[in-house]
Amino acid sequence: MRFGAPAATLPVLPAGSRGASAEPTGNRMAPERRRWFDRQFVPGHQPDAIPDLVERLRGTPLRARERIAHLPAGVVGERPKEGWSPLEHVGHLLDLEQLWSGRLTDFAAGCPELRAADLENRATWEADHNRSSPEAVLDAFEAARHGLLNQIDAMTHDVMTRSARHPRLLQEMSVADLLYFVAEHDDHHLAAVTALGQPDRTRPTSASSGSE
Ligand code: NI
Repeated sequence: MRFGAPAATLPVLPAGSRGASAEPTGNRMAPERRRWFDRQFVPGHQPDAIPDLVERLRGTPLRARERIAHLPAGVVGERPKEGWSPLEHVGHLLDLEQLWSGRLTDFAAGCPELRAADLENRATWEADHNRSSPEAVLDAFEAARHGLLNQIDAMTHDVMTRSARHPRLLQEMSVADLLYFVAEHDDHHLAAVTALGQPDRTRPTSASSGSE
């Protein structure tokens, strides 16, 4: 069930009852999660990788919706001791769509270096996504991602072959490298949402609030 069961088939479980019957947790501990800022990204993704990466990016809003639907209502907008609530992780994905879109614009403009991110994630901390309904955040993310996909779809082959310097990683990144980076970032935060739904297992640590 943890891997790809459609939301419509998920049983509705009261808070605290999930675990052995709903998720194959057993008695094992969750592996420690990778820290986003420790990740290294090997460049070299070619334009022909873009269609596959687009499918990953297209699926993220649906997967986020499934993950949030899977959580007890009281968990969705509740911050753990450290880091963000599940809803804030999704809100963070929403907040960063503007950055990804901007970086695609940088490629199109021929910029030698991609625009920088706010490494402190102030947008997400200040947005207070927990005051919004899950539907509002999920709908907004889906709409923003739709816009990003349209931007990719409109990209010329010439732009797809360009590369630019990533300001934090200090390495050249192709358009496909950036899309891979975004897809990995999506998964990083979806995994944090999943972990927050498993209170009997290790909670995500600071790794859960990585930035771009
Ligand atoms: Ni992040």
